[in-house]
Amino acid sequence: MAHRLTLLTLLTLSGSLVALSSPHETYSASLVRAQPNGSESNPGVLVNISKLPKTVEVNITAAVTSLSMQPGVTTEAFAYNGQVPGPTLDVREGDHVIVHFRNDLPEATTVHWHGIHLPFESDGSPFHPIKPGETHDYEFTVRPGTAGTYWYHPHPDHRTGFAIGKGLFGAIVVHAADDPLPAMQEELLILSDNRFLRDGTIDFPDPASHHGGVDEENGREGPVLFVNGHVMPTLAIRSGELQRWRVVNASAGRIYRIALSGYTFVQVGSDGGLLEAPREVKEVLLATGERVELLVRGTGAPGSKAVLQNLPYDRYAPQTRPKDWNTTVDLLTLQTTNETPVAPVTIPSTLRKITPLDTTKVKAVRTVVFGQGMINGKLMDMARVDVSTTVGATEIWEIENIVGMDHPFHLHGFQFQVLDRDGVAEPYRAWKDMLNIPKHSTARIIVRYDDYPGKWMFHCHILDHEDHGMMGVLEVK
Ligand SMILES: [Cu+2]
Repeated sequence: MAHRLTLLTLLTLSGSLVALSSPHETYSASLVRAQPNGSESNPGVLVNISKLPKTVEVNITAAVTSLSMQPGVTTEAFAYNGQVPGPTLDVREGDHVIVHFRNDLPEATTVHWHGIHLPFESDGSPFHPIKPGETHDYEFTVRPGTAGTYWYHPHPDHRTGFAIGKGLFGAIVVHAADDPLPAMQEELLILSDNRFLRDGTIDFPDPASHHGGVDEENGREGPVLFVNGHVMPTLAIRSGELQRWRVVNASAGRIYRIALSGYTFVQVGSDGGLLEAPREVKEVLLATGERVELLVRGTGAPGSKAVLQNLPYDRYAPQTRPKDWNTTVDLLTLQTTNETPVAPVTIPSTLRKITPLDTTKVKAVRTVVFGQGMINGKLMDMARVDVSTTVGATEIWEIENIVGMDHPFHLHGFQFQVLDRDGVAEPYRAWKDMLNIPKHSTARIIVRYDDYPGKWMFHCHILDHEDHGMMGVLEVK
């Protein structure tokens, strides 16, 4: 334990050194692909090989890759198409998407299209593993009205946290047929964290060790915080300019509380796309797997800098709360260019209509109790159906967290709306597939299973919790 703590301290220091000296250029140069309206830290997009209209056909291979993730050492990672994060799946509402996937990993995997409404067979859940050396075609049509920010990652039984920690995650951007926001510079910010041994190896301790036990309890975190695979990248903004930031939390256990010093964000979107109206916010809490769309106004003077930070957030049980939980960590520099300011862009006061799901049509009210590593007192069993329902049914789920640490809830296949949290009505409407359930609290959501029968997962998105059994099966017939 003492040895590990020393190592952790060293790694924390080396993370700070990276931030100060930014020796990442050689690595970023080999990975970055130019993208229109994208900064140079952007992971680039998957190439569409289809010539057909409204069709996006791409190739994704998952394989072991050597990358420089820490200065001076190489790391054996798992990567989609050789890069961490993987290239972005960039599509439009109504597109037919075909993904030719190849598993060149030494273990079984899947590709889960987190938040996307699609047929059960294409969900990439633990029910459809792809063995080493095998290929699989995922196919789905992007539902109109679902423009937003999503992500893809492995979801194999018991191994999701490991596979994502090794580097398998990428963003999905769904563009609207008719976007109410004016055209502007868009930035993708994929947040991840990791922990390394001195030789660059990604640190997955023996599960039987003390540190392995802490990871299992907390959800594995690391002291090195990445944005798009880079430590402390810089984004440029012109004074007066308006930018659209799509932020994805791809961390296995870390919940981010992000703020940009001296700035106020305008939140315009959440997991399932745009809100009904913009909201001014000083900071955003982003649970594992959750996404947010923010407008950032270039209110800084030409030549000035601001820092996007991760502020302290106590999601932990007191017994295993990390000692450094209350420190603020810098994520990214926002550099205001020296160009002459541009006139501010007007932000529309309404974005779209979100029809509330009808509470008078509710067929069933489900109770989901998040306990210590279990849901409703049970561990995940692939052979068991925990909730059985029918296509077209509307239901309310009451999700109660009875323990002293947060558990972020995720439902596959269907977006839901939050009704209330601890009896307090949700102040605005949004489509969600992630909802953090803070310690000792209860939230109620409403969901309608519009189509696509199948067996869908619901689980805690602290991946160590999910992998150890905090997951259930919803069968829609
Ligand atoms: Cu959990």
